[in-house]
Amino acid sequence: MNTRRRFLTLSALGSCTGFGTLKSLAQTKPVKGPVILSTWRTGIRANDYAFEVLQSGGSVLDCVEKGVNMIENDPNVGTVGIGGFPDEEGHVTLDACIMDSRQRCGSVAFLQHIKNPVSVARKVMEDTKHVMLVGEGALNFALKHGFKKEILLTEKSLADWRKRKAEQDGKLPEINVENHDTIGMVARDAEGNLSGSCTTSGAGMKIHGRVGDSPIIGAGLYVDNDIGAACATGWGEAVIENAGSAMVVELIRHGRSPQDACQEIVKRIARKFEDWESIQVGFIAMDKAGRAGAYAIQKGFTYAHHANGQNREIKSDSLIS
Ligand code: SD4
Repeated sequence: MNTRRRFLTLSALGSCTGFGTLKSLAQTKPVKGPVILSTWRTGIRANDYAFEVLQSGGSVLDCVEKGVNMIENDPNVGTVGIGGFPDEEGHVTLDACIMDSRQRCGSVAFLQHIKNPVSVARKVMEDTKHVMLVGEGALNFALKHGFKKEILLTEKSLADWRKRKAEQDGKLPEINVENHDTIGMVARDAEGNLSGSCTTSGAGMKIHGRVGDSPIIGAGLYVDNDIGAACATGWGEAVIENAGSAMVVELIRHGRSPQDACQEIVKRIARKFEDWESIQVGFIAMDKAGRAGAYAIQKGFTYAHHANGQNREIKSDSLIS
């Protein structure tokens, strides 16, 4: 990064005010009906489906589960569920979590062979006394509960992996603008109840066994039905180190708008993560009134916003523009 740009971005880290907020009417005003927010462009399809689930009488928890299931089931989306990008040894290992309006949560990490980890996470939440299952234990639990064992590696993900493996040549995995599109969703029903979900194959070429932020309650996702909900995408290590999503919700509790809260936590992460210019981290958030916000380190982060009958892809503001 050139010196001037570095100076400008570093000086912006100190304060949260005056930094290019995307002002959309639908986002800054309270919304009466349901509101659904999801990360990245794939969120548009997920939101449409999630909205249908709500309209056909599903709960807000069904909405955030089924909405992201749809993306997990698409083999052409290379970073979640079937077709998800493998780790450095060529295994597809998935992380996911879900949280509802009663402060209940469920999570699975390092789960292989099951294309809908978020649904396994929901089973953990609803059918056990635990919050999180990992690896073989999570797989066995899923099989016992009727999930089907599948090959998640597709011809395309295998070919992409071979290419990356040849290029990587001992370098660490990167999460930059291309290497992610985890889907995270937060939603509020017409009664004002909140839920959220997050699902991913994680950082491409990660070390076998690595778990990111997406299944960690408070990092990749957090919901407090009295206050709001937030979820994260990007370089999970930086999000975990700062308890990202919980912090966004905490700022909303203390009176900040979802937009300001996302912005402040992205800036905090940037202040504390040495190599912040080389990573992407983005948050989406909503408050109990249905106001929404998002912010990212790098430009290029978009999210899907469904409210007042409209489902739109919105470009997030970013620290580095
Ligand atoms: C991870 N946060 O495993 C995930 C990856 C991601 O957009 O969000 N990519 O670190």
